[in-house]
Amino acid sequence: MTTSARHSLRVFAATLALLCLAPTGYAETPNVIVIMADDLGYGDVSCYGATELSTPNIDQLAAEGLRFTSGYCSASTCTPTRYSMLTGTYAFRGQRTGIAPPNAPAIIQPGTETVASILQGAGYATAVIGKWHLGLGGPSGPDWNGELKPGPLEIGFDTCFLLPTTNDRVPQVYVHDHHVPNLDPADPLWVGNKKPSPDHPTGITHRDTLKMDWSHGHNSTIHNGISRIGFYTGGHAARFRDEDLADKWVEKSTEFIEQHQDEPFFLFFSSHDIHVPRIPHERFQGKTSLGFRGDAIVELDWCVGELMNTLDRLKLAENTLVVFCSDNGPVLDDGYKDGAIEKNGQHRAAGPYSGGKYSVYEGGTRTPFITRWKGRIAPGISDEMVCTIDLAASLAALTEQPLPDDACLDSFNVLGALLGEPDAEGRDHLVQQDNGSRGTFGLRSGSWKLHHYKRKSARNVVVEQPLANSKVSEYLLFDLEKDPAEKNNVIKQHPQIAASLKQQLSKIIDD
Ligand code: NG6
Ligand code: CA
Repeated sequence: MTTSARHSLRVFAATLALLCLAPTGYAETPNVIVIMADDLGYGDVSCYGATELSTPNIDQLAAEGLRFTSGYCSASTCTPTRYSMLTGTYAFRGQRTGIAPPNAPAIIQPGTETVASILQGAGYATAVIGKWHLGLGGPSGPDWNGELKPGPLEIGFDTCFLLPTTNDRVPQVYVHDHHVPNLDPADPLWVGNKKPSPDHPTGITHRDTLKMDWSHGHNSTIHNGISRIGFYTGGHAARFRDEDLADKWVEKSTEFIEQHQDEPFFLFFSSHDIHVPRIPHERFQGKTSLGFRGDAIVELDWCVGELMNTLDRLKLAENTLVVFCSDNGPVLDDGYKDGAIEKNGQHRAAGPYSGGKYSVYEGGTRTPFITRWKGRIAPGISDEMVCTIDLAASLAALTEQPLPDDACLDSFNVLGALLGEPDAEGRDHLVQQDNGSRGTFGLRSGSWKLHHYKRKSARNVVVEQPLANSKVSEYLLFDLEKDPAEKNNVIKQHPQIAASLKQQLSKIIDD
């Protein structure tokens, strides 16, 4: 069958499904690729308004699909967003779901329903490639030289190729399924949070040897001229270069897509760009005026282009739903002196929003969010509210997989909105959390936004100027329609709205 005949057939089938309206027993099983960027802000790509750099591949994705203006992740740090994206449950309901340390055990327990297990149940081949940061191993943590279990394979992924935590944390080795590849038994890998010997070189003792200096934290073991959070020794043959991460994710993803081109597949492409340390490949260094932070965005854009080229080459674009999103909003200095502040110029990483990473201001969680399914999603812009936490219920609906009552507790089926179907609505409210604190929350309900600060949560990182997320009072209220930048606290003017939102928030949190 020619591509255009296949296309017509698919459009016909899709139209038929729409006409009949769900539930029809007509499950659709397109391939699904979720591309999650790391620390990418609303204003960091050109299709969302960036003018100081250009992201042609992400822009093309948006031009061929739906670009959401109210697309969110559920937390303003990595681990809780990833936890809730996969499980469909708010991270504050789970234990130890804040930013995971290097030796964190698996946070999502085996047997938990996830996006991956749902799609696996629907007959998909499933893979996660890239940053994990959701812990590995049993209660005592990862057995780096042995079997790294449980992990992604115990919650619905057939295979994984991972950066175990985040690259400012040790160790700089990959994890393939249950093992660290290329590990030499004569040089075992040790990972810990205490200096292993008095003469172990660190970012403090050997600061003048570093190729990128640290600004706060990140001053323990040195690898590739960069000091990290945590200590490690050994595993030299298994270590990677920071510069090669993006190429590796693309290489492994291309292999996975090629291998599974004839069956439905789910790929969670979990980029490390643009998290610190921002060390893009040499060919991207210096490509923007924004320093390595901008160059890493260009590298991310290249990855998106490579994935889309692979879909085109294998004629899969019309049978693949692509979701592009971020795990939290932007940060400029997150621990290394990479020039992000000095070279920022006119760039507004969070676009028109305040705050960023670590913050419950909109900039913390309102991030780029694009869906593309050629021939199925009509290109356009959507103002519907959708969140990464909704992928679980929405993809379950798409593939007609049942969801147990105790699974995916906070995931809404917003499939119609994700596909841009006429009159389809997104969610009407969303809880935004900062990290794992159970203290600081945002609640967007319609165009109102309530902030709740339980304890002082100001931080010493530069997110955006001015620094957001410091404690001003216990509750704040903003009218996003009039005041998208959350500058004017109107809680005194609208006591009844505030009271009803406070009640709504505590009901969701205490549920
Ligand atoms: C913070 C780190 C920050 C970053 C973050 C996790 C310090 C001072 N700060 O604790 O650099 O690693 O954790 O980022 O160590 S995330 O995107 O993976 O959530
Ligand atoms: Ca992140």
